[in-house]
Amino acid sequence: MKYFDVYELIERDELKELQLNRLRKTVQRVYTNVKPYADKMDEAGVKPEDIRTLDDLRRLPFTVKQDLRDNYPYGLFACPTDEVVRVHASSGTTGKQTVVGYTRADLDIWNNITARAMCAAGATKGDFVHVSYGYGLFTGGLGLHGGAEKLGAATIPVSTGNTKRQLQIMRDFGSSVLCCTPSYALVLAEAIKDSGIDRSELKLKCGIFGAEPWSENMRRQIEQQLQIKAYDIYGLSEIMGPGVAYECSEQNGMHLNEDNFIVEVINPETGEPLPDGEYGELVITCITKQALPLIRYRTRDITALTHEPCGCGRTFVRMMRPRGRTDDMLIIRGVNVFPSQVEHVLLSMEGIVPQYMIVVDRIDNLDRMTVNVELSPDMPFDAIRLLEQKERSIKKALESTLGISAEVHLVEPKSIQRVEGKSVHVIDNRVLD
Ligand code: DLL
Repeated sequence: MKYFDVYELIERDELKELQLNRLRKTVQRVYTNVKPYADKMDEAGVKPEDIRTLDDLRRLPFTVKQDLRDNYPYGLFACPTDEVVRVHASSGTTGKQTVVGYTRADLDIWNNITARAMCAAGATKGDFVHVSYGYGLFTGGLGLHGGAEKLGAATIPVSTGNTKRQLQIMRDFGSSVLCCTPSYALVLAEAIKDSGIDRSELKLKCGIFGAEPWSENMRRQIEQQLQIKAYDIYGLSEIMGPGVAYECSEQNGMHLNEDNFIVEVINPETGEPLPDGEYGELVITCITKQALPLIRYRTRDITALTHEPCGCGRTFVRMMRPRGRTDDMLIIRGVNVFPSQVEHVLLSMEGIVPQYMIVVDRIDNLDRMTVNVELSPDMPFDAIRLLEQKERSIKKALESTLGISAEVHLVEPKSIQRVEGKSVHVIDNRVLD
């Protein structure tokens, strides 16, 4: 089976008609049901009936992460809460989560698009899909899980952690498709080598990797070390989760599921649309979502689009690997971390000053985050037990807010370099190539 459904081959003209139809319905829906959207549209002087062509999309105001925070938790939902059957969340900028919801129909669509991704990677009924993305509020685990089940594959919901156990399951259960972050794929590859398991004992044939930036070089390493084909998958919780875009056998850009989303790439400074091939910020409009249909959502991801026909036959536009972000969000072991969250935690602790530096390294393919923070001048720097205690309590507070562990080092007052102008709080030593 090469395609999951016929929509993947839709003629562009037919697609545009479908998109316009769905866009108009969605805009009407949010205007009627979501007050913050109605207010924004009134302010911009645009009514749902003004959307007559796809180009009219540009008349609609953008949505940003702050809008989700301002309307925390359910203020942007476009359906009654009793129609919501699932809630997920991802980290916000200052501790508040970004909450997203799905109706039954939304979950069906989500399963469909992740099933497309699996199918494009060569997975079929009969495969054993090993899902090592985290299960829980993060969309990775349950997102890929739904797609694998929809495809009719046997889904193994392993979730993250315990690498030794992952290998045992992989070998004993006959995992043939691996879903995890690309960095964890390399950790698994290393562990397989160290464990003495012979590659012939494993049935792995392909992997679907995403949730963090990676490179062609990393793809080559994964493919070589695990002896599988490695495919990219893109997504974000605000829009759906994994599966917003997916790679096909050509491995040359990810097809955006345009029957469900309208995509634009804009100049992040001016908001003006950019032509194919030019890098800018990806903006996505949901046209089939019921619970949380975001309009012109600024993803902060930097990418470029291409409408060049793809060798696989799919007609959906492709996006290039995201090249970075327009904000300061870090992705550490697949978890989104904003420096402002770290600052928020530090400000709530006593005995330190909010002078800090976050250092991110990748050691043995695993991200490591260290937070260096200055002790306040009135704290004795030589009271070792006290310092250790303090470090432990900061570590605990960070872990509970961020959802990942960090090393904490207390450093002497005034030892963190002060900069003039925009302060620098992050040193990211990870090299992608
Ligand atoms: O990471 C959803 C996901 C799960 C995608 C599993 C793929 C696989 P969030 O936690 O909301 O959702 O983080 C979204 O992660 O805006 C990008 O910056 C980054 N990201 C996701 N996929 C890729 C990728 C999930 N393939 C944020 N390449 C996005 C580069 C990616 N960055």
